[in-house]
Amino acid sequence: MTKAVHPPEPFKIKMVEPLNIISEEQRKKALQDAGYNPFLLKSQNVYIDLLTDSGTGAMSDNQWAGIMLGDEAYAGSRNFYNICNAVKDIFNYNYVVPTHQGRGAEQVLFPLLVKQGQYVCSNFHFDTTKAHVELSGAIAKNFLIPEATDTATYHDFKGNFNIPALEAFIEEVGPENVAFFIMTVTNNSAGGQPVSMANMRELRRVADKYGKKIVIDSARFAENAMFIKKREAGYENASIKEIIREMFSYGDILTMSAKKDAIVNMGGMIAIKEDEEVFKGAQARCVPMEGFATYGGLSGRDMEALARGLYEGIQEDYLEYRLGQVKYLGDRLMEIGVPIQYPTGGHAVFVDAKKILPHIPGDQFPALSICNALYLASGVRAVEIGSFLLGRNPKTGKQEESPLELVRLTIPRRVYTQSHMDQIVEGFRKVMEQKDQLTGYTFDYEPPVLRHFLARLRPLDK
Ligand code: P71
Repeated sequence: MTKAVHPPEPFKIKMVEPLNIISEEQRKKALQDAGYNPFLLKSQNVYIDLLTDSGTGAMSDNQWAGIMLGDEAYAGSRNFYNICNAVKDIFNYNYVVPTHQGRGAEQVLFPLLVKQGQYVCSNFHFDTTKAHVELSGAIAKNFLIPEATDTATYHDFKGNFNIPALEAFIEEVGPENVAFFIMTVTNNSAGGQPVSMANMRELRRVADKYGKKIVIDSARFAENAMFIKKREAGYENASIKEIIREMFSYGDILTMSAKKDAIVNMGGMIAIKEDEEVFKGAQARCVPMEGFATYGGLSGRDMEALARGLYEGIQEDYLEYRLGQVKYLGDRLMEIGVPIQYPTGGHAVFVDAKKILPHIPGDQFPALSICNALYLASGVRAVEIGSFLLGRNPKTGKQEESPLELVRLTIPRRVYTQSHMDQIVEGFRKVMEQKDQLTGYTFDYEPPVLRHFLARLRPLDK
């Protein structure tokens, strides 16, 4: 293996925020108080926070300058129109409904598109997306490609939608029982893995054949575009914007959590290519749920930061650094024998917990066990992406079987340096030394929906 390389940051640091390091004894107490659920830890007790890349990025001087230009008009704020112009320019979509974050977009949009009991088909619904599909009365079905669950084997586009399986499913249940398709880019739950342009084109063909709409869940649209440029023949000389425009030409509607690739701490949107009826419906639902149709839960200054962030997130030198930093962490972890979803994705390194803890079954949450051990060893907070997050079948109440049990080391944008990445590796070295002593977990308290955010657990005896 060649030596791991950390690309230089295409920025310098103007403002710093101190980090807090507490002792191992204090971490033990903090974790106990948190019910062994990393979501319930106080951030002041966390050293390096890899819970999520959502809303945790560092804004630029240009975004902060834009914040001073916030137009706080209730209706028709100029910052809203700056978002509309950026969306038209980057995605070539005509209409925008701003929302407070990604799930705001989901709750406004999905009920407009489904009838009770229909299926919504996706390459992989992320957790809030699945929850909103279910809350709107539909059933969420995932269509991963088989390569996605084979973490050790290289594949350029492990995020792809399994199109043959989708077509077989539609034929089996009947097209009238399928509401619409969701293409998630990048595919978060499969490991931040990209979707190819060919796959997006192919989904369009199927959507046209059955008269279905495609919603692109576009939280990490720019990272996906960079992977296409690096890996898909014919795109090596295309600009990131050209790639994004083609990707979105195959969709009808986008929902976006702007807290990821648009590098804001809060914000989201629905954008619609040309369907005026969906636009009007979304505007009408936005008003009571998120706020008036030109602010959707965001202040004018937030919208300005978002409009500017959309452009910063698609800069090629930034994306080169971004994917390179994540790859560096993945390469270093592999060097010390940690099994990961390979190749690394765009926003995180996903560690394969099933392989590290074969003695802990899925319903005892092996990946959570590793997250907690990592926190105790090093103060690094990671997040479980596996059975704990997936939850139960809403009809039968049975724990669903997750194809993967992953520990996600999610890298906030423009926040941590190479030495932080090295600290994370040292934490993992300690976890690997104690892996045979780790135990599974069971619930003390389990909320009915999106349980992972608020659940409390206890470690099982060995
Ligand atoms: C992520 C999140 C947010 C999150 C979820 C679970 C634990 C911690 C943090 C949110 C997404 C997403 C995709 C593909 C829609 C949303 C919802 N991801 N689609 O990965 O990844 O967006 O959070 O702005 O409401 O950490 P929202």
